[in-house]
This record gives sequence, C-alpha cells and structure tokens, in this order.
Amino acid sequence: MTETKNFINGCYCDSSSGKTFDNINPCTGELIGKVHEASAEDVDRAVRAARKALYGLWGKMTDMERGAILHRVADGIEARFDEFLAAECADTGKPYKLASHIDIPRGAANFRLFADAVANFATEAFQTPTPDGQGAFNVAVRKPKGVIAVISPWNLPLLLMTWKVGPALACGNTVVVKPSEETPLTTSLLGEVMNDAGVPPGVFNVVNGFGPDSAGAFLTEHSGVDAITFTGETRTGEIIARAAATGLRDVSLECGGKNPSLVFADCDLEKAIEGTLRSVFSNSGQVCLGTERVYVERAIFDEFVSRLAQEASKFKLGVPTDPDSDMGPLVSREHQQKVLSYYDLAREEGATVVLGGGVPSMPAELANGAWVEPTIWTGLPDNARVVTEEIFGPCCHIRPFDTEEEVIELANDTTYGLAASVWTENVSRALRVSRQIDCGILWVNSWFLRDLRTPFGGTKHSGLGREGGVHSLEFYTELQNICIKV
Ligand code: NAD
Ligand code: 6OD
Repeated sequence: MTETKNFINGCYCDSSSGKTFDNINPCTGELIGKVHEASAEDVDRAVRAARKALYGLWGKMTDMERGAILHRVADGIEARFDEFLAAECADTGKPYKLASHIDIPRGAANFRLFADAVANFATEAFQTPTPDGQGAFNVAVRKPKGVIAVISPWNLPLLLMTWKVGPALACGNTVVVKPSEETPLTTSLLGEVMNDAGVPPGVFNVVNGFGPDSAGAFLTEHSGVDAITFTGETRTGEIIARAAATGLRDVSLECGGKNPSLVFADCDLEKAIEGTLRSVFSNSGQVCLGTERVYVERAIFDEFVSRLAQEASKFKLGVPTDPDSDMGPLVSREHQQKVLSYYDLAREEGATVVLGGGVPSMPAELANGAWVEPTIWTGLPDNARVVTEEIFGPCCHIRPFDTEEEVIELANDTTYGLAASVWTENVSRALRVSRQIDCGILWVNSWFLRDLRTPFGGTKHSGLGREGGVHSLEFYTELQNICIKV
C-alpha cells in the first residue's frame, strides 16, 4: 500500500485537513494506496513556498547553473528508472513495454532538452538614433514569469507533467504541480529526485487532489500564481481560462482532439496499417494525439479495414508486467463506463461493428479492472456522436472517400484541431493536403514522431498557444525591454 503525500518546500507533508482519497489499480479494481488531498491552506503554503524560492538561491543562479541541476534531475529519473516505471504502470495499468519505451525516457528528456535550450535562447538588441546624436541601446531581457501552476492529466502522467515542469524550471520559474487524482505516483516520486539533485526547497511543489472545490481550483484561482499551464479536457480548459482571466494571467491550454487519419490509395499500405494501429490503439487509445476517425480512399477501403481489424484482433490485453501485454485497461472504471457508453451508442447510431465493441473476458483476478475491447466501426453517418465527440478509448470509425477535396472537408469537419496523419507516397499531395488540414500537429507517413524543439498545440477547441522548443521558453518567460540612453 502506498501513501502519497503533498510535497511542499522540499518536504512530504500530510494534508492539513486530514482528508485522503483512494488510489485504485485499474487492472484489478483493488486499492493501491491513499493520497493526501491538499486543502486550500496546503495549496496556499505551496504557492508561498514557490514565491519565496523564486527570490532565493534559484533566482540568483545562471541559466547554466540551473541547467546543470536539471541534468541531474534527468540523471535521477534514469537512475531510478525501474521505480518510475513501476509507479507509472501501477497508476495507469499501461504495459511496461510501452512506458519503458516512451513515458519514462521522455520524463528525463524533457529536462535535458530545455536545460540546454535555455542557454541558446537569444533576445533582441537595437541601436536607436536620438536627436543629440549620441543614440541609445535597446536590449530585451528575459525573466522568469514567476510561480507557475502546472495542471496535468492521467494518460501520460510523467511525460506530460515534465513537458511543462522542465522548461518552466529551466527558465528560472518555480512550480506548483497538481497531478491528476488518478495518477499521483510519479509526480510525487519526482520530489525525491529534485531534492537529491540539489533543487532548492520550494522550487518544485506538488499538491494532490481533484479539480472543482479541490486542489485544482484552489491552485488556479490563487492570486499568488503568475501563469497557468494545463493539459486535459477542453471543458476543463475553459474553466481554467476563466480562472486565469482574473489578474490577467497568462495561460497555455493543451486540450482534446478528434484526430483524423487520411489514407490515400497511393500509400505504403504496410506502413499505413502499422501506423494507424499505433495511432488508434497505443496506450489503450488514451492519447490526445490518437486517431479516432480514419478516412480511406475507396480503392483500398475493404482491404484496409479487414487488415486493420485482423492486426488489432491479435492484441493481447494484460497486466503491465507481462512482457506479452500489448494493451492495458483504461485508467479507471469511471472512464471504462464512458467508453462503453460510446460502444453502445455506436450500435444505436447504426454502426457496423467490425471488431470488439464490448468488455473482453479476462481472468477472474482482473474481472474488476477497467478493460474494454479494441473496437473498429464502419458505416456511421458523418454527424454521428461517435464520429464527432472525443471518446479517448481504443476505437475508431473508418469511412471511405473518393477525392482529395472530399477528405479534406471531412477531416476539417470537427470542432477540434489537434493532430492529423496523412498517408501517401506522393510528396506533392502530402504537402498540398497537409496545408489544408486545420490542426496544430500534422504527420505525413508517421504518427507521434516527436522532436521536442517543434511547436506543439492545437487549433479550435484543442487548445490555446504553443509549447515546445522556443515556444515553451517564450511562454515561461517575460520579456523586458531596457532602453539605455548613451
Ligand atoms: P481533465 O480535464 O479531466 O483533468 C486534467 C487535470 O485538470 C486533472 O489534474 C484534473 O484534476 C484537473 N482539473 C479538473 N477540473 C479542474 C478545475 N475545475 N480546476 C482546476 N483543475 C481541474 O482531463 P483528463 O481526463 O485528466 O485527461 C484526458 C483529456 O486530456 C482528454 O480530453 C485528452 O484529449 C486531453 N489531453 C490533451 C493533451 C494535449 O496535449 N492536447 C494531452 C493529454 C491529454
Ligand atoms: O509529446 C508531447 O510532448 C506531448 N505533449 C504529447 C501529448 C500527448 C497526449 O496525450
């Protein structure tokens, strides 16, 4: 049994209210441990500790000194790789094979990249003529924005939290993190790594709890927070944007998606099937960038559907530690009920169920886990709720198309604009089509191929702003222009 405490000013602390909540194993439904729920008073203490640390040793260090410490944080994650892996998989149920390849290495990489990037982040300077002929120099300097509230989701807990904490700290800010109530373990473990790496107390703080009337709201509404960075659902993003409006605080929102894949008949079919399998089913479909709408050119439609279904039917569902597990459960029974309600709705809306559509039969000890079958539908109208609403499960609808114009219109027929994939061997078509898709991240002949220097974010209801590379450094700093009259 684990006991997860809040991490404030370099120390693990109990909730001042004495309130705790359960952490449940999504594979079995069993209790993993208890989590201390931060009260408004605890959140206030965390924000004050972060404010104080901003002006202490951390604020006096050079970028290089802070960078060296953040490299030690990355070293610490790598040195405790197995502990992070076990914690992440206990919380989420995802296979070790997946998390050891993606989630944990990215936890370290998010610190390394931004520690180095900050050292090469230039600002502007201008020589300005003046009437006396002596002139002036203008130089723009970058300063940390201050205390940053980081609100993170449950699907890639360590990856998505460090994606924000890495650049925020590299820029000299201090942070208060509110991890998802479903997945608090790796964020908590990071506190120990921060202490061991020599991060001063108060620079990295963690408050646990829920959203409304709990730690999430206490933190985002706290007047001591200078900026908020959030990853999660669009409707939560809207609430957080309203909180940020008070005091005109900056906000970065990475929200939901209903991402399309466009598969042209001139694609490399093997690669398109392999890539679509990953984009639909990785992490049990709980990836914001994942594909839920697949459009396939009519000439290869039947073959594509039957090959995708054949490959997906081979997935082995199982516990994280089983090296043969391809897919774990969903994150919780609550999320399982949501996804299953869409499985029912698909039938009501007239779908042909090509694969899955229900709860798999699992061994008795896993019967109370949040398992769902990998699922493929065809035959739904374009305005079906299953085709238009984000489900966030291992499922997709596949629809044929005849022309480029038609598929571009279909792909853009959504309130979201996060990601898309285009599968074609024709480079001219790839560029022509890609530029017409309204989304922030577009992959040609690939999916989730990440370079952390690139802009990341969504259009429409998928978010506000961009992070990644120089865009993260811009969000986490404030520019000040200093004009020096000679
Ligand atoms: P969520 O919005 O329910 O929760 C995200 C975080 O916000 C959690 O820590 C939660 O406790 C907190 N929260 C909830 N209500 C709040 C409130 N009123 N005030 C302050 N904090 C609050 O999202 P989720 O269910 O954890 O994650 C799944 C969603 O996240 C999906 O919609 C997915 O598409 C999206 N997502 C987007 C990206 C991206 O980069 N665009 C990445 C991952 C997930
Ligand atoms: O790779 C990333 O940096 C990133 N933010 C991924 C988001 C995945 C969404 O579930």
